[in-house]
Amino acid sequence: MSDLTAGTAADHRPVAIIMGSQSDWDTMRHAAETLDALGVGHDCRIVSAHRTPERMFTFAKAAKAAGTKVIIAGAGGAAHLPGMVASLTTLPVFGVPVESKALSGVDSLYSIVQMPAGIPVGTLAIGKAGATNAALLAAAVLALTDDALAARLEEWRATRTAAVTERPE
Ligand code: RP5
Repeated sequence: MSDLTAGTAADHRPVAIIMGSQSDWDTMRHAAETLDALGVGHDCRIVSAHRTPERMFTFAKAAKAAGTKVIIAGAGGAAHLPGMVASLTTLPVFGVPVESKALSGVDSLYSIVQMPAGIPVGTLAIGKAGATNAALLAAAVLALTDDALAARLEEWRATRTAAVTERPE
């Protein structure tokens, strides 16, 4: 059994963070760090729609049985990965458009956001904000059936609210 189809690995790592390239990690690490802060287990992989299509297929088809609950998929440029993965699984897929050099990530955003009706990808903002919010959305989904996580999420939000000063310093 390959690492991609292992049945138990994701039991304590309900979120899979996948990305099209090593170069996406600078963006996608913000999703991982946010999940770390919330105590949500996750597994990070490089899965490219065009360079490793068979890896993508194997990952997406095995994800649900492996215990994955939410997939966060980041990609840049002609960013097929989130939509292709969403076509292969009914797990919720959140897409993060990675900022590209040529078009500043607008190409990534358009590639991910305009899914035809029937195969949804919840599309976030370009870059760090999108990666962070994808993690928060994943945590919110998991918190629906995890009261302890729901409390941590409330605390995370309250901490940020408390950090906002009344006046600029
Ligand atoms: C996409 O192409 C990746 O998601 C990445 O954002 C972009 C560039 O990849 P590299 O050329 O840096 O590997 O597949």
